[in-house]
Amino acid sequence: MKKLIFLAIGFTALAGSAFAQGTNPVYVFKDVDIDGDNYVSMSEAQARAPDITLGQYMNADSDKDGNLNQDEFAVALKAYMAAHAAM
Ligand SMILES: [Ca+2]
Ligand SMILES: [Ca+2]
Repeated sequence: MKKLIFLAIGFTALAGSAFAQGTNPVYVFKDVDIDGDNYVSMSEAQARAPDITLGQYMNADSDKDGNLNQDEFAVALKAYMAAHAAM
C-alpha cells in the first residue's frame, strides 16, 4: 500500500507538470479527479491549477451541474492552456 501511495505521488507530480504543458486530457483528468468520482470539482481543479479562474471553470461546465465531466474538463483544460499560452 505504501508503495502504491509513493507511486501515486510520483504519478501526480508527472501529471501536474503535464497539466501545465498540455497533454492528453483523459490522462490529466484522471489525475485531477482526486476523489475518483469521474467529475472534477472546482476545488479539485484548483488543487492542480491554483490560478484557474471561476470563469474558465463555469464556462466549461456546459450542463451547469457545478462539476466538470471528462468532456467539460477537456474544454476547461483548453481554456486554461490558452490563458497560459497568452501570458
Ligand atoms: Ca472528483
Ligand atoms: Ca458539468
